[in-house]
Amino acid sequence: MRYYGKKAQLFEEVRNLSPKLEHLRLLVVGPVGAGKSTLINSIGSIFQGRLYQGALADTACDTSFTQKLQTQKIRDGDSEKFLPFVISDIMGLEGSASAAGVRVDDIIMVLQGHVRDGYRFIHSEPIKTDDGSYRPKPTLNKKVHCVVFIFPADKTAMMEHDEDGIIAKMREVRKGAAELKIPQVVVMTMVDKACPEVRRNLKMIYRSKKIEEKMQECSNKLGVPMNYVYPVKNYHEEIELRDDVDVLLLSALKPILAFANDHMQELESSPNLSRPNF
Ligand SMILES: Nc1nc2c(ncn2[C@@H]2O[C@H](COP(=O)(O)OP(=O)(O)O)[C@@H](O)[C@H]2O)c(=O)[nH]1
Ligand SMILES: [Mg+2]
Repeated sequence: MRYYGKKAQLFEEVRNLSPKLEHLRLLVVGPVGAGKSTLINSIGSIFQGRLYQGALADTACDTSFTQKLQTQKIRDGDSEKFLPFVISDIMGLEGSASAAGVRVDDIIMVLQGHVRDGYRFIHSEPIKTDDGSYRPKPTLNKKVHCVVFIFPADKTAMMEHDEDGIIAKMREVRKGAAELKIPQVVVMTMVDKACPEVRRNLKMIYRSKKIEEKMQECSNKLGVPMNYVYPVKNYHEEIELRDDVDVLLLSALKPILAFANDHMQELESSPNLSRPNF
């Protein structure tokens, strides 16, 4: 794979990152259909140099498809090596009224590294400490180093009334993550759906008033500062990679990994940080 210009620069910076641990761990959290699986696949595509499908994306997505904790490792091109980060995906955050959807207390357990991959979330009960999937003493490697909230730009209107309680749930997760001192960012997907001008030309993204408005809404409603909200477009209909799509994705990924690395170093120097008092 040979990339050029801005893309090459970001690409090399990300793949050459060398955290002290085996890898940094990101957790994506967001409503069903927000584009979580597609984001993981889009990032995978950049490093595979072709469209990649590690996480199953669901095109008919009213209820969650991913019901268990699933962590994706991505290979660095054709080599045996993996990238210095992994991304965990959990089932969507359907609202509290729904009989499905992952519990906030379970998500906090995931943040702390207590939940093994493959665990199937049960809406009616939290993970039990005697469950085989419960990890009593997680190492630093198993903890989440950055929480990535995913929100679709074309659905910000639903944040206003929050009828199904998704925003309230995301804010609860945010609170739990803040107590654990875990950095948090928002990745705003579907920018192509929110602004026709951006759909025609992705490079207009930072000039679009509409997108800026949507980013501001995400920031206000989720309580994440505007400079930690990253707009992206995933690969959802393309048959080949595109530089503009990749640059935008890498421009989000690079600072996210830097925050994750900062947190990992903080955890290493003060292990008590990972034990909240709630
Ligand atoms: N137009 C557009 N569609 C997207 C984007 N990201 C994801 N999708 C589509 O949205 C649907 C739901 O995505 P999925 O990744 O399964 O959502 P998840 O439930 O959060 O994992 C799929 O049909 C994707 O192809 C995007 O940035 N733009
Ligand atoms: Mg999914």
